[in-house]
Formats: sequence, C-alpha cells, structure tokens
Amino acid sequence: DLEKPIQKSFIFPPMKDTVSQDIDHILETQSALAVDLGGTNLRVAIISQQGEILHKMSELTPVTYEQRMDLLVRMLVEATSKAVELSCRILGIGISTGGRVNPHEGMVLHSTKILEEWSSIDLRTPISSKLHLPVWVDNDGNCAALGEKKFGKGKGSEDFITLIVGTGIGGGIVLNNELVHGANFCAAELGHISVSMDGPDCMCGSSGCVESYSSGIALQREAKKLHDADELLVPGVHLREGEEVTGKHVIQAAQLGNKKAEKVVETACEALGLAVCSLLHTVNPSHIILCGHLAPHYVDGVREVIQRRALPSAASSIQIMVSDLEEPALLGAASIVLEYATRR
Ligand code: BMX
Ligand code: MG
Ligand code: CA
Ligand code: ZN
Repeated sequence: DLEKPIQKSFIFPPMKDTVSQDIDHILETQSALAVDLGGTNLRVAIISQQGEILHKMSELTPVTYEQRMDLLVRMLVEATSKAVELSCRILGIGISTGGRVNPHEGMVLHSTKILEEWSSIDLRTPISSKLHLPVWVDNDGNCAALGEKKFGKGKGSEDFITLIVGTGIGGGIVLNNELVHGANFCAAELGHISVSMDGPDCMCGSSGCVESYSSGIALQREAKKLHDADELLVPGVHLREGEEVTGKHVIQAAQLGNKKAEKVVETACEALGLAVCSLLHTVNPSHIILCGHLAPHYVDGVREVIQRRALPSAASSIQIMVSDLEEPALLGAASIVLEYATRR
C-alpha cells in the first residue's frame, strides 16, 4: 500500500539566535532514493544530502520490460519503508540508467542490446504516480559524472570526463560546469568511440568500439575463450563448482603471470587509452576519472598509451584518476534530486 500516512517531522525547540534556520532543526535526514539500472544489476539506495549511502539493495536486472518495471517499483516501495525506519525524508527519486535519455521528459529513448526492451520508455510517469514522488532520469555515465562532481574527484573541476567501466562502458562529459547532452541526448556515449576499423562486435551493432575491447562483457568474452582452450586457470585462480567465468578471472590470471591473460588486459588498456586520446583531442578536459571495479587495473596502461599516442600538449597536462567513490552513478542520480529539491 503506497498511501502511507505523512511522516511526522520532529522539530527541536527553536534556539534564540537561529530561529530562521528552522529547516536545520528537522531531525529527519533529507535524502533521495537513487536507482542505477545497468546491464547486470539493478540497484536502489537511500542517499543523504552529504552523499552517505544509508541503505542499498541490489538485484539482477530482469530481462523483460515488465519484470524490470515490476522489480524496480517493488524495490522503491521497500526503500520508502526503510526510509521511514531510518528517519529519512525522501525528496524524490533519481534514476541512472543505461541508454540514451531525455532528462527533460524522463524518457529512455534508445538502448543497445545490453538492455533489451528499453527503448521509448517513459520512466517518470509510472514511477512518480506509483511512488508519489518527483522523478529525475539521466544516462548512467552522465550520472557518474554528476556523482564525481558533487562528491568525488570532479569537485571544483569545470571540465572533466568520467568513464565508467561496468558491463558496458558509460561516459559523462562536464564542460563549463555543465553536463553535455548534445542535440539528441546522444552525447557522451563514450563506450562507442571507435578504436579500430574492424575489431570485435559491439552490443550497439557496430564493431571495434572501445566497449567491445575494455568492458566487463569484453573481458568475460576473452576469459571464456581462454577457459575453453584450457588456457585461463593458473595456480591461484580457481573456479568454484558452477561458477561462471568472468573478467575478474582474466585479471587474476594476468596478475599471476598468465601471458595470454596479460595480453587480454594489455589490449583492453590499449583500446581504452586510445579512446581517452580521442577525448583529449576533442574536449581537452583537465581530468579523466575512471570508475568501476576494473578502473584500477586499467589506469597505468591508459597513462602509458597517452604518453605514447596523444599530442604532447594534450598529454602533458591531463590528470588520469581512479574514482574513490563506491557508487558514482547512484550518487549522481541522488545529486540531481538533492540539488533540485533543495534549491531555494
Ligand atoms: C552501453 C549503453 C550506455 C551505457 C553503458 C554502460 C545502453 C543500454 N547502454 O554502452 O548507454 O552508459 O552501456 O552501462 O544503451 P552499464 O550496463 O555498464 O552500466
Ligand atoms: Mg553501470
Ligand atoms: Ca553518457
Ligand atoms: Zn558500440
């Protein structure tokens, strides 16, 4: 039942000299519900104004539109009751999702095969009418950039780019302090920068995109190839009974000296490095922030490619960093809500 009674606000007795700051006396934590919908996981979190993740839940992303919407609504309803328990006042819902998004309409315009049945989807209307809360939506890479800007290594930077390596590769570009959305909300689809005239097939229908070399699915594809040829496992890398081979195993094997696995990681770094070179020459940002679990394994390789392949003037000034945020996309989705709802 969504028609929950309105929560009581607990107000401190006003102190003599701070009467006007009555909002600060509310004991409840002003918070946002944040959603991150990716190719693998669907996450919902309660995030405070200070960027603390107060509660988080995660499920596998369902494959059909209907299952996905049902699960999302169920998770959001559960999060709103959790928010009551935690004395959080929810100001709205911020949704980070894969695909091209029109943030003015709260619509997912189009998605690659990473998210099937996720084109021409109005997220705002059904979610806001079921949860009785305002809803904001943007692309996940864009949200990651917003998360970095508000809470992470993008703080204080006017021109920077975020690359988030997950199942796919998402991107976000901040220029003159603003996200770049482009003419049709298709800007900053940085996973689909071409780094090869041919190259592996990409989930977008093209081939040779950086996502087809350096993403989680790309590493998994290579891991499976090696495993099928009995060339993946070396002492120290184990597969539990029934465990699926993933990119993680290729990273572990490379770290333990498996030459074939090292080659896979090197190629992934080379591709990501080339994509970053293109970005430096297009946008000339001050920072590139690499996010996601694979980022620490890529950063040195990317720096090395830049030194070798970028224009010297672009290479000398750029700072390539690894994000220190646990969940940049969730934090960015929350920041849209928190920035908007508390603007006075
Ligand atoms: C894909 C594309 C991007 C997204 C990126 C990262 C879709 C559905 N997704 O390139 O919009 O930013 O994946 O997504 O078109 P994730 O699944 O790795 O989180
Ligand atoms: Mg993601
Ligand atoms: Ca993007
Ligand atoms: Zn592509």
